[in-house]
Amino acid sequence: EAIRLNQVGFYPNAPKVAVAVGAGAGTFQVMTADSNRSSRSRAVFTGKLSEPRTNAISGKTTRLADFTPVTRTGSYVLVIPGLGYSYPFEIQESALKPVAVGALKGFYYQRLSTDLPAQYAGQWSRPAGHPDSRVLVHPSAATTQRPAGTVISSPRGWYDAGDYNKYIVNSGITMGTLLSLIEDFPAYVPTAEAGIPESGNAVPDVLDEALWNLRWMLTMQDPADGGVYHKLTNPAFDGMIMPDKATKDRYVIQKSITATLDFAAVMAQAARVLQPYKRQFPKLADSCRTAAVQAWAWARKNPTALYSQQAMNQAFDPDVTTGGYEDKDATDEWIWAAAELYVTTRDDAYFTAVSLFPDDKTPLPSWNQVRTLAYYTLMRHAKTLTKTGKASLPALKQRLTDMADVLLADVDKQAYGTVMGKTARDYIWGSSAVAANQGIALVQAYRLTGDTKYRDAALANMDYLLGRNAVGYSLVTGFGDKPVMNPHHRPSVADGIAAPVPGLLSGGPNGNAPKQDKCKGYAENAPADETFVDDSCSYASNEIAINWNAPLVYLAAAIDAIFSE
Ligand code: 9MR
Repeated sequence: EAIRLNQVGFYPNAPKVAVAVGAGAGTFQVMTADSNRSSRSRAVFTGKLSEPRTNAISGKTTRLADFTPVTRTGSYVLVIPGLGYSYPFEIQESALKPVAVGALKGFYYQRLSTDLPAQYAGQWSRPAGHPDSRVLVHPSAATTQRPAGTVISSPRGWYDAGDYNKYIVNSGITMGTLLSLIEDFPAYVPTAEAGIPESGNAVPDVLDEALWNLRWMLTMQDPADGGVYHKLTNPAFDGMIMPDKATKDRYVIQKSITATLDFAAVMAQAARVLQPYKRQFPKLADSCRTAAVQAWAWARKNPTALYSQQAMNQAFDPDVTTGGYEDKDATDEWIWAAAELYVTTRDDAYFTAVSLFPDDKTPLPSWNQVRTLAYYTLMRHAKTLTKTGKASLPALKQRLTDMADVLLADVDKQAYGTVMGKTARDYIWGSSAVAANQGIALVQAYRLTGDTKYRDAALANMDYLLGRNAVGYSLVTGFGDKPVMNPHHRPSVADGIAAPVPGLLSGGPNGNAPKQDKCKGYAENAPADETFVDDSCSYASNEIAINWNAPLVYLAAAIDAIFSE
């Protein structure tokens, strides 16, 4: 347990690092693991532990064991005299493909409105939950055409997280991330088949899976004016019950500017991504494009329609207490929607409608900060932009490489040798997505420059998620020797099966979690990077969520694509 490493596997020709917590100076060995600890096990590599490093967050001392020179495929174990043995690990081609595919399959398990038969879901097979064919228009969303209480149909989509609601804002970045993977790695994605009902249909599984949510999103647009409901939800969170047992009334809530702009961005991007699949989905790309244009038009007329749950509850009944996804600033949503619409339509009016650089920041993407998704998209389509857009390309490239350089600064001094965790500020609610999105930013810089230092840092953050971290868990269910077992995830709690639903990313350590979820079991005065408990009561450190799983899918797939080239 004192040796922390990626518990899933390493690529023959990639960096390989384990971290020893509390080791003294000395050597380490990599042994063949075929007969672990027996006399037949033999050392294939002896290395020197690094100089000690101090963890800036906890003050603990670590040393790194770099075994990159071991390139022969096989099963191994790392031994440090005085500390003991690591978990056994593999060095093999396509080492992280199972994670990429498994995390994509994680979305399948989150599907609403459909049975998950054993053929695809194995022991996690379950009956359909939430048909959402009779959803009520909440008074906050009422219009003349759709007065309060109007029944609409809004099926499909994914459960947002450990809860059973559907939120457009969070679907936005999730879809943008998955669609970007398709655009960035078009040759790779068809090879990542996840064993879902659509597998084998000549459409990459990641697109098939994304369409399950896209078709739901389309139903969230008010046909009368193009605005998009903020969420589809019960008034209050359900208990820890199975999806099909959760049958309370569901509502679509107030149209918001952030939901509408995120929707516009996703639909514009989807229209592009669907272009090659006109035969399979004859009208869908056009529908997405129209939906995006109409959403944009609503946004132009309603720029102040920010969602405030408190204000909404003061004005309307029933009160709603589920996830807020509130955001006081839509500047970044404007930029993202404008960029996606511009790239898809090549209409300069979208590009010039916003200021691409409202300040000198290049923020890490998160559900409430999507500006940099616009930068990724513009760079990805650099060659096909109009003259107007092309003028911004040098500045965009500079920003994205500067962003990656800031992430990389001093990484050599870090206790775990990872970009993740340079500061306690990384350990927020959903810190695993911070690590994964940092990884994506580094992948983008690698694609722009070809400089392998970015690629290798992205890989190190992937290692972080799979066990090279201060808690010693693989944060992905079903992967690694010590994976999280008790995520805050209603089906995993209620299904009576010991193993949680696999392929789901735990939110991870969160310095404020004890105050936020009041779950017992956190170690007292734990440093932020250790404030985590593998208990389902810990929704602030151990929930799963689609906006965390999407960058996991992206990062694992990108790394597998890059190291398999
Ligand atoms: O990911 C969200 C996090 O950034 C917020 O701090 C937190 C509290 O508002 O909410 C998180 O999102 C949750 C959402 O509100 C409801 N579904 C579960 C999400 C993950 O915990």
